[in-house]
Amino acid sequence: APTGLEGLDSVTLTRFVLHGQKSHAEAKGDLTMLLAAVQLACKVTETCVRRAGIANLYGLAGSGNVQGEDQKKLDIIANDTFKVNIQSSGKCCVMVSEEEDLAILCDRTYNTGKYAIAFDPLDGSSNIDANVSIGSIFAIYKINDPAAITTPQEAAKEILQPGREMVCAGYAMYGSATNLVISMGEGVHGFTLDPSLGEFVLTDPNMRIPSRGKIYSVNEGNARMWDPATTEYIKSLKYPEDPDKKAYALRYIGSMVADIHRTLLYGGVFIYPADAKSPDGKLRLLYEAAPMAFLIHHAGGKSTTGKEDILDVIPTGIHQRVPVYMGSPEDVADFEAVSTKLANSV
Ligand code: P6P
Repeated sequence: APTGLEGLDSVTLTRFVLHGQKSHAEAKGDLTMLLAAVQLACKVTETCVRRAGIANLYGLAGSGNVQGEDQKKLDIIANDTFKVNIQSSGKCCVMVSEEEDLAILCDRTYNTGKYAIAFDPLDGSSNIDANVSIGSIFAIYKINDPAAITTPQEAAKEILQPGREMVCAGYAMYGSATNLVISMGEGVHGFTLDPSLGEFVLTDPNMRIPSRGKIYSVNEGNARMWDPATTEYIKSLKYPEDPDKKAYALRYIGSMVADIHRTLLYGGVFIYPADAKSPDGKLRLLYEAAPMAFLIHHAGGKSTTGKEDILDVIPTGIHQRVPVYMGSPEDVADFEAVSTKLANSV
C-alpha cells in the first residue's frame, strides 16, 4: 500500500509518524511525541555505542541486573537514556526495562501518559566489546486508566497484554549503519540514520519477509539440550530427505536484533528454543519476543512458542521468557508440521 509520502525526499521518521497520525482522527499526537522520545534515546545510545572504544565505555560496570547478567557500562547508559527521554515525553505512564527489576510508574506531576512501553535498551550486549551489531527493542501498549495505577505491581499488570494488543513495535540496530525498523500495525517500515542530518530517513517502506528462506538461525551449541521437535525440524533443514532440495545455511550472530533483521530481509527462520538449561527458553516475551513477533507478523511472517502464536501469549510476568520460532511463514509452518506430527505420534 502506498505510504502517501512517495516522491518526497528525506522522509524522516518524525514526518512519517506525523503523516500516519493524520490518518487517525482520534490521534492527538501523543504517540508521535512518545516516538520522538524513543527515537532520541536510540540516537543517544547509538552515539555512545560508536564512541565506546574511545571513551572507555567497553567492559563491565561492576554491577548485575535482574536477569543475573553482568551489566556492561553501555547497558546502564542506554537504560538511563531510554528512561529519561521517555519520562520527559510526558506521554508514557508505565515503563518496563530489561535492566529494571520492577515496572516503573512514570512521574505523575506533568505526565498525562496513556501509553506503556517495554524496552530492551541494549540487546545483545555480550557482543559489545567485539563490535558485533547490537540494538534496542521496544513495544508500546495503550493503558485504559492511567490514573488508577498507583504501584509498580499495578503498573506491571497494566502492561501484561498479549502482543496482538500492541500499538507499536520497533528496533534500532547499531551496525555498519544505524537503522530503525518500526510498525504501528500498518506495514513495517525501515529507516536509516543519516548522520549528516541526525535524522532517521525512510529507506525501506512496506518491508515484506520472503515467504520462504534458505537460512536457519539457532545456537547449535545447545543442540544436545533441544526438544525432539526442534531436533527433528533442524535435521530436516540440514539433511533434506528430498534429494532435489538444498540444505539450509546456518547464520547465527547471537544478537537478536541482528539475527531478526537478517531474517526479515532474507527470509528463513530464527529459533531460540526451550532446552534443558532454560525450560522457557532464554528470550524475554515483553521486550524481545513479542515486539519482534509483531514486526514479523506485519511483514507477512509467522511466530510461535511451539505451542501458540507468540502474539497470543498472555504475559504473567514482566521478565517472562518464551521459546521463539519466527520468520518466513512457510518455514515456520514446516516446523509446526514437524511438531504436530511428533505430538500425534506419542
Ligand atoms: P546465546 C543476547 O544476549 C540475547 O539476549 C539475544 O540478543 C540473542 O539472540 C541471545 O541472547 C543469544 O543467546 O545463548 O545464543 O548466546
